[in-house]
Amino acid sequence: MEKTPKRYLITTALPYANGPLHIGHLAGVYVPADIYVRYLRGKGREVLLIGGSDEHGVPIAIRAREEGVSPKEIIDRYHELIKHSFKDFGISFDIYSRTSNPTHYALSQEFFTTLYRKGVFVEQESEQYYDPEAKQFLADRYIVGTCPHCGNEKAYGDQCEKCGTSLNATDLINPKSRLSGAAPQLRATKHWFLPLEQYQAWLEQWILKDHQEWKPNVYGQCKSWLDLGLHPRAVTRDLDWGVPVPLPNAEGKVLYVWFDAPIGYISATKELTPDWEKFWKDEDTKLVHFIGKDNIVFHCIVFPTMLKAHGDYILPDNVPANEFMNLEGDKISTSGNWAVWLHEYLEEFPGQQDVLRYMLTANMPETKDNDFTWREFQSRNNSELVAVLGNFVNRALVLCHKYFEGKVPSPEALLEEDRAVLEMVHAQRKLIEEAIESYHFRDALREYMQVARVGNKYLADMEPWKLWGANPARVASIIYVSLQVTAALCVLGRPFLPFSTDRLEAMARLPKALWDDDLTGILKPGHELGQAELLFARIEDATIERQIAKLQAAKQANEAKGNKPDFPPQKDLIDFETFEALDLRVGRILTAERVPKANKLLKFTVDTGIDRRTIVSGVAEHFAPEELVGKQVSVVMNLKPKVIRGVESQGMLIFAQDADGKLVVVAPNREVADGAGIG
Ligand code: B3M
Ligand code: ZN
Repeated sequence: MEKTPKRYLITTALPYANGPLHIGHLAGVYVPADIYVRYLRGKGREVLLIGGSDEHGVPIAIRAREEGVSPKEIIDRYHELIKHSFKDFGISFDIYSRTSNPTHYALSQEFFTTLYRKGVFVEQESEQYYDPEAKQFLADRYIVGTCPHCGNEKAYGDQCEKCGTSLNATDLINPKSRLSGAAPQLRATKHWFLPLEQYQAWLEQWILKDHQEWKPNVYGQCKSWLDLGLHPRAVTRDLDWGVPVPLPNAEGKVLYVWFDAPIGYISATKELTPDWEKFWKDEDTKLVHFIGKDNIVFHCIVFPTMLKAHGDYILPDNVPANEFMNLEGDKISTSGNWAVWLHEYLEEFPGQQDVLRYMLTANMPETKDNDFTWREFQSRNNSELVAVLGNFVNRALVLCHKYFEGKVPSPEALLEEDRAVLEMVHAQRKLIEEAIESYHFRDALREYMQVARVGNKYLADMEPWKLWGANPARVASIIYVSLQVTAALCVLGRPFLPFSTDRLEAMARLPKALWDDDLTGILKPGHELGQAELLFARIEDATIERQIAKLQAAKQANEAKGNKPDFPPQKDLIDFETFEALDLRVGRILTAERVPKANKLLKFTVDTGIDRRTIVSGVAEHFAPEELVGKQVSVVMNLKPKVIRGVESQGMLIFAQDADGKLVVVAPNREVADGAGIG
């Protein structure tokens, strides 16, 4: 067992202040961090949760330019919006700061100067793209061109968003400045580089040997970076938005956003408390960075190298990065408006923050990308929060009111089954605790819900309502036990469901209890409960359908705007003979049925005009069999027969695949004779 640290410093990635927050932010970073710190506070530990807006970087500068406003206007707008969203969802920051603060400018310049004086940096002149019309050097993001890997014509100078490859601006074919559209020219400019390669051996030891407990996705990404070999990285940029490089002869140069942003964790702590140094400089502090997977290299390799080179600061103990949350099968996209925005969610589901927190935790992308669907949201609410947790708590409180005037009854001697339930609470607390301490938040939530499940089953099995006439003393014990479980659910649920547990606390007038208190003796006999209210409400189909329709509308609007979906490039050319060899005809589907034990396959009988034949297609996930019967469809007649799952398929049916992956039947635009040739 690791020894308990004296204090915890928990940081969360600083979101760029150039757009609102969506569910992906919460699921990836802020909900897990908040669960972790709320749990630690419940344990009575000293802990700080640090957050803030990242207000530098090229995207913010570009956005300002496009809108014809100053970067300051952009960051002020979004900083406030973001800060409010976090507050609305109960992300319990001790400080939510911003990197445009003077404290931050001073501290990041000081950090840079320290490294500079220590001779850490390598100074290098290099050739950078320069826009001769706009008369300025161009950050990589200011350059577009063709990706040398996939041919995407809109690749940026730092990355191709289509194939995901990270690029150098000079890799682009046919580069253009986004400022003026001019072809950029290479010109010499001087920058300061952090020589990561000099820290390679140290990083290998520190990560690969000493931190094998890091999550596999994090460890794996670090390992592949280290295996590739590290290179110097520039920490300054030619740009007019950012923290100025604190050196003479460095006009027009600012610190690279990824140099100053993580220092933001330190400057925010400094802004929060005069005691900030004990958090950052004492080895007994456990520092944990919560981030998304796209930030791993900066938090595991670059920032630790900066901290190590500086020498005064501690290093992170862990960096539990999450993968991404997708939405209804597609990547969340800000520009495509394919997102559930937090401020909009609250308009549609006022007061239901916990439902979203619950869904995002139950489905958290801890080890792989996950999908958020509104249907799952609904079913988790209705069949878990309402039917299990809410139902149990409500029954316990209501029964106590009904039989004991809302006063916790005195139990008689507890029976085996009562003791089993109380012991379960202690066992589950241990499991939740172990899961949270090892950053397995889904498991933690599952173990938490298990407490409610067992409580629910206990009440259902004991049926106190049937015993009241004959054995009120027994009913007293059952209600007593159920109320202890209810109180425990409040304490153990605080990290996950802060709003609902607050309400529960008020409803039951629970005395303050900490995580490690005797959880099965919180409510003393005679304690008077308040009025019971429902903790959760059912979500109806119509509500969910409205959300889905809203997303569809966003997609259509987006497509109408000309954001064309990505289809694969054209295949190699064929000659006319090859085409002519294809025998295509219009057939009619006579029967359609599922193929047993093959959930993708449908088996069709098709009238092709010259025969009736069996064709098997992998489309069962797209169509119910009955919806295709009677339809005309295009058939490849002369594909060699093939036995699929024991059925001989004599040909192939043709479907079109839409951008969202859905299949539609390809048929003539009016009925023709069955068997009509296509060509
Ligand atoms: N702003 C990137 C992001 O939001 C960046 C994180 C900074 S953490 C120091 O993904
Ligand atoms: Zn590409």
